[in-house]
Amino acid sequence: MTADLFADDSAASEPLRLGEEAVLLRGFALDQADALLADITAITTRAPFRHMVTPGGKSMSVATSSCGDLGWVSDLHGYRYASADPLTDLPWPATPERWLDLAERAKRAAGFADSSAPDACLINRYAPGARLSLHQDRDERDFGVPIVSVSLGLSAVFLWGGNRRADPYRTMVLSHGDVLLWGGVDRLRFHGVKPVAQDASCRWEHRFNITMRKAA
Ligand code: MD3
Ligand code: FE
Repeated sequence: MTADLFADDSAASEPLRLGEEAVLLRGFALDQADALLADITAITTRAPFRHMVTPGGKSMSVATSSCGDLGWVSDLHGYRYASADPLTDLPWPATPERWLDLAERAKRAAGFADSSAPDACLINRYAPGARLSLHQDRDERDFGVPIVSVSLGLSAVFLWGGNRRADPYRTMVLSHGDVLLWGGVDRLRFHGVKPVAQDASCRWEHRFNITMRKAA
């Protein structure tokens, strides 16, 4: 490896520890980004992006889809994981081998112990202006398996809070190719995404985020 590679902040770099069990791998998925985006296109041809309704009756600004044994769904009755897409009543598309392999390599690079493969992959699509308000992810059975998140396309300001909604939060930019993992004690932190800004210099019109989870 050359010194130049390390000098470039946008290239893959050392794991950045955000919490006891939360690690950011900048650029870890950069060399796979085009293939991952092609996978997203193939998956969402069969399980289209849609704006889920929250239990509060509001339509989410983020459009979502899923692949894997289970998909994350929301409606007026609440949030849950479901084995069929409520839009088509069909099983969710299979998780591409490339995604499972990426999750495995990211867990190893971040120093996590071996754990189960993900069975639920949520795909979020943010058009400029879309946001995700502060929330916790607590519908998964085993918090011991870290969640692996991959950011693609437009970058976004990510909010990283504490275990209570009112706790102060840090902000950081998540960019194309960044991979973020979190498990265990960091699993119940509140987090969110500020409204995504337009960027004429970016060849993508959206931000995509894949979160690979062990839900069952
Ligand atoms: C969870 N997605 O899908 S992922 C979600 O960028 C979600 O689309 C966001 O939150 C997105 O549920 C963020 C990354 C993330 C980072 C840190 C966390 C999720 C986290 C810390 C604790 C719990
Ligand atoms: Fe979340």
